Amino acid sequence: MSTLTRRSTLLGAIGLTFAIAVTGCGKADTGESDSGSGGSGSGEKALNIVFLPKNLGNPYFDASDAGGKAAVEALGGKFSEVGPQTASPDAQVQYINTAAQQKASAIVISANDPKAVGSALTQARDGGTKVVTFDSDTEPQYRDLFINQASPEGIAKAQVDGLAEQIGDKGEIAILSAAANATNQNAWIKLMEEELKANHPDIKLVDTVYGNDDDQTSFDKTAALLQTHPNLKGIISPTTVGIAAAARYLSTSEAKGKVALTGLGTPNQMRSFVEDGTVTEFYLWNPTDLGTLAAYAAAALANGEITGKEGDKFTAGDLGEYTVGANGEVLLGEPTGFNKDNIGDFDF
Ligand code: RAM
Repeated sequence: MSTLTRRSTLLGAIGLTFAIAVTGCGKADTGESDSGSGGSGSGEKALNIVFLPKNLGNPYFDASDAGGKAAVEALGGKFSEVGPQTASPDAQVQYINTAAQQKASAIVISANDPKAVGSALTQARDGGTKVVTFDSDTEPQYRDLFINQASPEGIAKAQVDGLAEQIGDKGEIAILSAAANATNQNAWIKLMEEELKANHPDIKLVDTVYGNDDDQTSFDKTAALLQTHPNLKGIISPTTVGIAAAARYLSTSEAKGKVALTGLGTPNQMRSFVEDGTVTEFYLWNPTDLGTLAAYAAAALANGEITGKEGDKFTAGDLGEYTVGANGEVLLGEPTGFNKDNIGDFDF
């Protein structure tokens, strides 16, 4: 069994059906809306928040952006979602520039690269737009706040411990990641390597490959991993796109039941693979809550309620009060493990 904390906020997601946040994939629609309804603070400027995921069409970001949309609208503001089709390092720059030109109150971004979006974000901030990263951070100097989904150590340990338990704590394993430059992925991979070294001497990490958060690429990389490493015992995929593609591959291959798979996935994408025995247990936080928290943080910055300094407090609707920690980080909570026993309780 997983040693993870089962979080109550995630339990709050039971029965939740997402209204997918869709405002098209074109330009940020940041037209001026009615003033005065953007919350407290100056009250002069209408609240207008642009969500910029790593890429569009990823159910994980559909869920987080739906949380953001609901929060922005609850505050009487205007929400938009824009983003590239592919999760490549500088593909987000043009959307940042557009949002800045349109004087968005805030940009809420999951960065594909810690630096590539830096100068565009700096320009946006110089023009008065607040910048909140969520899910995958930039270097800290490029944003006002980072909304962290769970502690990186907790995320790394959950996946390593989970896989170790499934493979009897020995044998060859591989990692199937997202984009090679993604800040979140690389932080987790580094911590997983450290955790393996420190506590699992008989597990050997033989390969790390990148599916770029693209379904087909991730599927093909899974096939290649199994071919290249005939003794592979397990795969960790810390990306919702990667784990779903790897599970799909394994589910119809001879490796089903022989090569273990864990990582970070959404219950709705992974349910059939848990039910058919391809996957025993995987992990995630609540992506909708993550988007909600990011939106409230962005609004609090835009309205001047907080500046993003350590100790600042703000209320994120029903999620309650949060405090800004060191390095401008706000922590959502702990990840949850999903398995046969509980997956039926979640709908995201
Ligand atoms: C993918 C993305 C995202 C990550 C989740 C777990 O959707 O890579 O950044 O946090 O998986």
